[in-house]
Amino acid sequence: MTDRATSPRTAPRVLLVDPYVAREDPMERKFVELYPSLGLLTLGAYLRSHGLDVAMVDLTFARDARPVTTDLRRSRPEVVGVHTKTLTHDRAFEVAARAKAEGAFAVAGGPDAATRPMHYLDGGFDAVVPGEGEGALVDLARRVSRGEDAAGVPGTVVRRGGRLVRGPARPFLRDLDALPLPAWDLVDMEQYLGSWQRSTGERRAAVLTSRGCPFDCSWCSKPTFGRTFRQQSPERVVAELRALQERYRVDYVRFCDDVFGVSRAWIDRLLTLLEEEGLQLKWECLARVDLLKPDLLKRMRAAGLERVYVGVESGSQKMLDLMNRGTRLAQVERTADALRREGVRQFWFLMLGYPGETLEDIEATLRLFRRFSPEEYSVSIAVPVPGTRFYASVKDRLTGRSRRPRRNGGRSLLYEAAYPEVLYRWEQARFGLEAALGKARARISPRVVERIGHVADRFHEKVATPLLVGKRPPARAAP
Ligand code: B12
Ligand code: SF4
Repeated sequence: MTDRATSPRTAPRVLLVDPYVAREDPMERKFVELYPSLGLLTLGAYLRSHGLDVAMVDLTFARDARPVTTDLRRSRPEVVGVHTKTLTHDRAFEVAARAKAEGAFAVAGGPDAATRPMHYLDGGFDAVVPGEGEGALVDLARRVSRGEDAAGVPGTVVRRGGRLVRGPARPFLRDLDALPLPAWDLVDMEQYLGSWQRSTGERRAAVLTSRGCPFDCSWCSKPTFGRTFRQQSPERVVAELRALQERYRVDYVRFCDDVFGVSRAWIDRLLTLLEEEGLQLKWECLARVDLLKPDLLKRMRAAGLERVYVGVESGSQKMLDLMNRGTRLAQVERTADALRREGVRQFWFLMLGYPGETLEDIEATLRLFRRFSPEEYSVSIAVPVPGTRFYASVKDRLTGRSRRPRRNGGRSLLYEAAYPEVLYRWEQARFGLEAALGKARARISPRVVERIGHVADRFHEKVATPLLVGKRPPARAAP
């Protein structure tokens, strides 16, 4: 919780809320890395730059949502803006109820509300901003604070008499450089940085250099920015890095873009600037194997790159094509080799259970994994997210659990796939064993490791597969 900006009391008063409570998240210890919401920090900065009075309640380190009511009573905002993810759905609704109880106007934005606005309006929110939030929230807050009807604001959705009333479409911001720096002072940065420092020795912060993604993977949900893509200039990015370093002594940055370095000219310029400015930052990013050419990786490493997240997804070209990934296995191999050579940690995302996948495809993925033995990985069971082509192709085969996908964290099967869920769980365990064997190679005799691997493979083939596969026919492939 932070103090309000010192804008005049006549300005519309907005309270932004991040309802994510880390201690409630079963995945938090294992996978989730804590950074304040860049969406909300950017919204906050933008609202301020337009003269609005902004505060924020960030529940990340809180026990529950009570701090929202405390702040509501203290600062009496006219509008409460809540960031939504499927994971924080229940808390978001609780925040809306607390806001309404104090007479505030509740508005939801972010990926979950964007996917199902009517659900959020039914659940107590007065309005939803399903896309880019900056302009829409400024206009909405001004209207609400003047006591005018909120219906019809471009880029917003409200409910009138059981009907969804959409305002006109709002064009995306054209120039991301024009956005002010994120309003880091709205959250307790020291709490985030201190917790990173204790666990890694580094003061880590998140930075976003672009919005959207021009690629079109069949299972990917892009509720806010769709298939659009805009990026800041490398000069603007460096200004933000410098500010983080000067104000917060940040020494490690996570670039949070959907895909980092989509344009080769852009990343070449950024790397040149990083060299010239001598910022001495370590950093990590998420990138695609088709973009990470070996010569580029060499430059990235020299400029401080420590870790790369790569969506490898499958070791079967057939599956990559079905997923519309637009990547080739040869590119995966080339990139994994180059990352190893350069000494960059690699984190692989792998997916099991996508329509069309056979046991042979899973075996191919495991072979690829065994061959390159990435330092980190996550292997999830494909989650059909509403709004994706994958979802459309399986929507008549969803299971009851699909209503709460995040609770299952990519470990449960949410549609009737080719094989029973237990088979996929077993395959996940095989990746776990493989990773452990990969690490053991450095410590115990390679022959012992090979032997254990061989016994596990035989068990899989002779005992587990016949037992777990069942008799269900393979499902059809997604379009
Ligand atoms: C970077 C990122 C992360 C970073 C977070 C960095 C940070 N704190 O900002 C890390 C790696 C930590 C992370 C973690 C998780 N993430 Co994440 N993440 C992303 C990613 C790639 C970018 C988010 C981002 O910063 N976008 C840029 C900002 C500017 O956009 P924005 O946040 O959407 O905000 C804009 C609008 O949505 C809107 N808006 C947002 N909030 C509000 C509120 C109001 C009131 C209004 C009016 C408007 C508004 O205005 C903003 C500015 O225009 C997105 C994919 C994506 N492209 O959205 C996934 C995504 C948001 N993450 C997702 C998930 C599932 C998670 C995890 C749950 C995964 C996990 N391992 O458990 C955790 C949850 C952690 C948490 N604290 O909530 C999903 C959410 C899906 C859903 N329906 O809920 C997404 C959409 C990815 C996907 N396609 O599946 N994530
Ligand atoms: S998975 Fe990544 S590359 Fe594919 S469409 Fe989504 S954000 Fe883009």
